[in-house]
Amino acid sequence: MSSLSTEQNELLHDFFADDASQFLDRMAQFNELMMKYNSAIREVQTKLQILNDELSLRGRANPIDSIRTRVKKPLSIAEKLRRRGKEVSVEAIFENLNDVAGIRVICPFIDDIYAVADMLARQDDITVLAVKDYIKNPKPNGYRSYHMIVEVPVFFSNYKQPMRVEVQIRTVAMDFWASLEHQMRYKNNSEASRSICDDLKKCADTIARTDEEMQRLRHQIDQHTRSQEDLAAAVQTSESSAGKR
Ligand code: 0O2
Repeated sequence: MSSLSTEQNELLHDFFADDASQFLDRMAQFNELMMKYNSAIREVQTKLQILNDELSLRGRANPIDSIRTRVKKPLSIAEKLRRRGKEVSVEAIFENLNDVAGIRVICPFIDDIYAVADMLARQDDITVLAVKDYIKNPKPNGYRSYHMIVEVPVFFSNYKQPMRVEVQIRTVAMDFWASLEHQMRYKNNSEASRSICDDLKKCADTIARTDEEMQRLRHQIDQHTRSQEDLAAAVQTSESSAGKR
């Protein structure tokens, strides 16, 4: 069991209840909203899986290494609303937060990130509401990732609702870095963390250079493979035309 601070307790209290019947109503409302976010995640995740399956059938390397999903936890939701000076209520979630439903897409190469983002954005039931390219514009701490807020329609029994999902797309190496940095941010905020932050920034820069180098090598390998294939095709054509003579 995790123990909550007084402030966290107050936040969750604001969220859910003053009395028992209110608590049950708000829990029901909250659960319904989370069910909708989970459904939206499934819609977008399926789209991404289909793209990956189709490209691998066409003999292309999979642009997606893995996909992880999550619905933001009640306490994180309440803390984010409070940080933004919004009312901590179930109604305020839908209006004010874009990342309650989150999908993290991990790609082998930087090019794959942009290809996946582009393929998703081109689907006609997806509306891209916002993009933050932290790869071209890394955060000062070294964080790199491509973020999209997309809206997808979800069909329920007698109505359709557009739902927002945050899609974070990054390389395996960027993800490795972000997981460690996230852990440091949430678990360690002492003064000692300054030197850790500096080292993390250095690590992020090394990782970025390695990602770029891997990308360059991939292009070289692709070019080499294509020229070998062209050569083999040319040899086959000249052999078959010589056979006809
Ligand atoms: P958690 O615990 O991962 O959910 P917006 O949602 O666009 O209105 P926000 O939240 O500032 O505004 O957007 P941004 O910058 O796109 O960040 C959203 C999420 O990206 C964060 O969610 C993190 O998951 C991730 N992220 C952003 N910056 C960093 C960073 O410096 N390091 C790491 N490790 N992750 C980062 P939360 O809610 O902050 O956290």
